[in-house]
Amino acid sequence: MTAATQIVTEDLRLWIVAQAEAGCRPDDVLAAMKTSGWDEDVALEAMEETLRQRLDELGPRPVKPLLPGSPVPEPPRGSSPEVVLADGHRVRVLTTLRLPRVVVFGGLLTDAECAGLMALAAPRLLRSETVDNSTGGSEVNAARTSDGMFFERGEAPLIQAIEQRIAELVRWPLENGEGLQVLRYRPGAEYKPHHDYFDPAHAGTANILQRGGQRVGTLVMYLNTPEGGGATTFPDVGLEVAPVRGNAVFFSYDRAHASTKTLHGGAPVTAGEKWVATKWLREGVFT
Ligand code: PD2
Ligand code: ZN
Repeated sequence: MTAATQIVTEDLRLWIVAQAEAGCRPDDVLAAMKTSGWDEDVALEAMEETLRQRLDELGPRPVKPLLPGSPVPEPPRGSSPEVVLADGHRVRVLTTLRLPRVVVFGGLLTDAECAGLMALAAPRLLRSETVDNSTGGSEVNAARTSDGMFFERGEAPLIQAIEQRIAELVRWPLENGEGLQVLRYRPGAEYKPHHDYFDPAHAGTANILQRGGQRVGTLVMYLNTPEGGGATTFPDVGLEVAPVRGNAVFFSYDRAHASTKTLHGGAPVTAGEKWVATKWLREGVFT
């Protein structure tokens, strides 16, 4: 039987539909047809036509709605989108992305503010700890080979001023912010890709969420410009944000799920040091 003489009968169409509805993979259906002597091109066309017709018969299927996400911080979109006024301070908007929601800011902090934060943090730096999801406590973290410390919210006039500016910049209550964290990366130090939200599947998360709920946004501020390396990376979308003194990268996540595409990391510093200050934003008041 040649391809020209092969006729696609109603019985064959019914058989193709039955295979699809039984969950057979298209490759397996095609292989079965070829074994029975069907020409590959004829078989493929018959499958495609039959299944398209069947879908038309079934009509539009209801789409399962996604769960609504939480409200998230979001910088204003003004008539002059490249500059945002935050607490009287002009901040440049350098790059924006919708998914993941990322905004790169220029000139969020002045050189003097960066130097001031570094000076306040330096004597208090310790090998980084992260919140341990399994217990809700904290532990030394192999994925983050930097030194770090936390400020109390509002603990010094400089911290207060920066926190007020951030609250206006991303339009999120100051009280929902965690205390600023400062990290210092030395050459070779990095922060392996991770999500900043707390994994709902982990045992310690319920405990952590008692202080203001989930994290819904992150602002990483660059306090210096490293001599080499140290970009903040978003591997899901191939984005790399260069660390430049006074600039910052903001990203938000409306659910604790990888679909937010907010996987991010700190690439290894190859020369010099990298200093950042991170502000994490919670759903509710962080106590
Ligand atoms: O320092 C960074 O670039 C970086 C990367 C990933 C900071 C954080 N995460 C963080 O502070 O969460
Ligand atoms: Zn992070």
